[in-house]
Amino acid sequence: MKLYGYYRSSTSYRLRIALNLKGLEYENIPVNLLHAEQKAADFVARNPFASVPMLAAGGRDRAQSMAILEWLDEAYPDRSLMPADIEDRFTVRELTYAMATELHAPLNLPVLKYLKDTLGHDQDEIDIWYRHWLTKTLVPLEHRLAQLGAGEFLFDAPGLFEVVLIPQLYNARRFHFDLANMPNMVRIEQACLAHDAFRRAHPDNQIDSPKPA
Ligand SMILES: N[C@@H](CCC(=O)N[C@@H](CS)C(=O)NCC(=O)O)C(=O)O
Repeated sequence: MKLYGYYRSSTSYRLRIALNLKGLEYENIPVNLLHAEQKAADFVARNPFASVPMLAAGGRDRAQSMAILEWLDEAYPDRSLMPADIEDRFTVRELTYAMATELHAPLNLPVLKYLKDTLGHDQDEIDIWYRHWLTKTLVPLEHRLAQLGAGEFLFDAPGLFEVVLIPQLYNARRFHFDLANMPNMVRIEQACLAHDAFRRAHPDNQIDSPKPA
């Protein structure tokens, strides 16, 4: 498998964690978003969404991280990313799709660039936008985790929920979002960051991550 991604892309980060958790070998191929390599004609010919991640696997070029995660779990059912119980699977989907649909979408790079370059908002206004949408989804998520009595992970082992949560929290921290009142999420984050699959997937540990001088 070949994973086309960018070290700081949260959707690429999702896939790196999932592939590591499932113990699947893959070649990491950097696509530099700052150089707009995702818009190059040869890349768009393979992925019309002109975004990362793209996973070349099973004879196809696959786009859209949530679809890829679901496909991976069906194609490689060992070490599933989902719990066995149907109600637990609902819980995972409820929380995970809240992040993937309501949170990631308005905070995406093209949206932020549109706010800045096309609508003329300055960085302070964009930071307000960013924190507004983080609050709207992370606060109810934290309440739900408290209701569920989540422990180190949402269920026994990290899975789809943690695969999507950890990159989102990485972004939240980049934008100095205050997580002090979110002990459930922070506890799960700490447990995940100590886990080898997550450590190897971290943006700082990627071949295209800028190295300190
Ligand atoms: N819904 C897509 C979103 C993918 C996405 O937005 N990728 C970002 C990086 S996190 C990207 O490639 N941005 C570059 C661009 O849109 O020009 C997915 O889940 O894969």
